[in-house]
Amino acid sequence: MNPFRFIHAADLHLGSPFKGLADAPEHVRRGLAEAEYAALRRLTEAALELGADFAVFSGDLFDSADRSLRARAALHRAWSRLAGAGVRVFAIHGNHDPLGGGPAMFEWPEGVHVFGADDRAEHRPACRRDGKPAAFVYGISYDRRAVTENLVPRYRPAEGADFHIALLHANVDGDPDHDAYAPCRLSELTGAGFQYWALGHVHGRRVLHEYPHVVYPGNLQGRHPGETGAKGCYLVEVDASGGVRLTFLPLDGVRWLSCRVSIDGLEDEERLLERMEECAVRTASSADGRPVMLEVVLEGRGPLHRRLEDRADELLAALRDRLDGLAAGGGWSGVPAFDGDDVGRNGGSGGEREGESDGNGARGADGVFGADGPSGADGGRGGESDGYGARDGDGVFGAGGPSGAYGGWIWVHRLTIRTAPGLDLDRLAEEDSFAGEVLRLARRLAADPEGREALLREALGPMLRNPRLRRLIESRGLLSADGLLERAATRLAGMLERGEG
Ligand SMILES: [Mn+2]
Repeated sequence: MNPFRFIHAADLHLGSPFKGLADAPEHVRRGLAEAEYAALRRLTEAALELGADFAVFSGDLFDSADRSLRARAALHRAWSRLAGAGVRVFAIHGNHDPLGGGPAMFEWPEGVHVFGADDRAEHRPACRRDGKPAAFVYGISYDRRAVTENLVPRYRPAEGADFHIALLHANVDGDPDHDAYAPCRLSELTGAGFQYWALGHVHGRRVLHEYPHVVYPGNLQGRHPGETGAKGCYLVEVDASGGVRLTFLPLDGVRWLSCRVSIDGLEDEERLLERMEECAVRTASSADGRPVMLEVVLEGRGPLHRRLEDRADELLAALRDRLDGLAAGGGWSGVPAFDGDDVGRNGGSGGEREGESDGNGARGADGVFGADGPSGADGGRGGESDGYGARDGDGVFGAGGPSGAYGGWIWVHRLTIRTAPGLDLDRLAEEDSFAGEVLRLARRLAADPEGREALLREALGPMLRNPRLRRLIESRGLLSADGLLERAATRLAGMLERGEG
């Protein structure tokens, strides 16, 4: 068969509103509003730069059925660019943007095929850009929001191609975080005769199976605090013997992340602020140069706990000021300005930051793809390479120049406090409570090695009956470990006191 490569994306959700940003400054709100469009532009650039032969989009192109004009225009522009360059586009609609729900779409350019809501999945030939056959592509669009029947029986591979790609917007194996639309089982997909199931719907990136490949690329841009981490699409390279290689391409314009800071051992808020700032900057420096929407979670226990309870707002404001000061003072290390593509050049906080971006260590002379990136040669079978981020210059993924319009900011959108008071173990051990009883037992056993071992043997009984686990436990000396019980008891007492038990 002819080797080929294609882009697999899903869940663009163009036109998504971002909520809960009332107290965010203008550059943050603007950055978020632009982020999904930036991601789409990057996808187009990536497809062209990487020589994709075609691109597939597995539903939820738009966030809502009413499809804002801007969203429609952006998608039309993106697909026109692809099709105009000979990169054919295949797409289906999902639960957010079912066919027939909403204003008429623009007429798609030649080279774009949107599958209908047919009884049987129709198929279209996908060719390489040199015209040689590559694969058959299949798909069924949602005709209404809630498609509750299994669509898989409606897909059947046709004669005449070596490689079959099925576009399906569905919840595989009952993912509880997403609506149970078009529910189906992984085993049905793997047994259906297709080489690649290009899924959409679940927003987390997942490779559910290899050979045949069953893949959720995740959404293109995180939309809320629960969608953390890099977002983007897959470049799928198929070699002459049918080997499949997936490369994740981070495309997001803004990255949602969270970081955890412990108050353990801290006496004053000044030190806590320092710790939070360090953590925020460290977290942001892992964001491929993206601006960051950050949740900071405070945890641990200690004397600061009592003072935090009614001062969360103040602490959050102080942290924001510190991070703001850093950005204005050019104090970032490892957080380059947003890259220099055409995203909102005319605004944001970028203007005052000119000249401070001195590049980024990760974007060295390795060239576009880095050592592990996609290449013209046949890739290895299977596996995923995340090595795409490294890039020089002003292109799609590069750090770009200092003109990046909304680069380099960190906005702490939420401070979550999960701390607990310091524990007074001696007082607790006197208490007439379950926690007190647990602590007293642990202390008694600390002075009684034989009793301790007997208790542990009883507790670990089921594990000790397994010869391999038993060897492991004994080789680690767990049965005679000093302090193990004390630590466990302290932890349990802490949980009981916080009401987690
Ligand atoms: Mn979706």
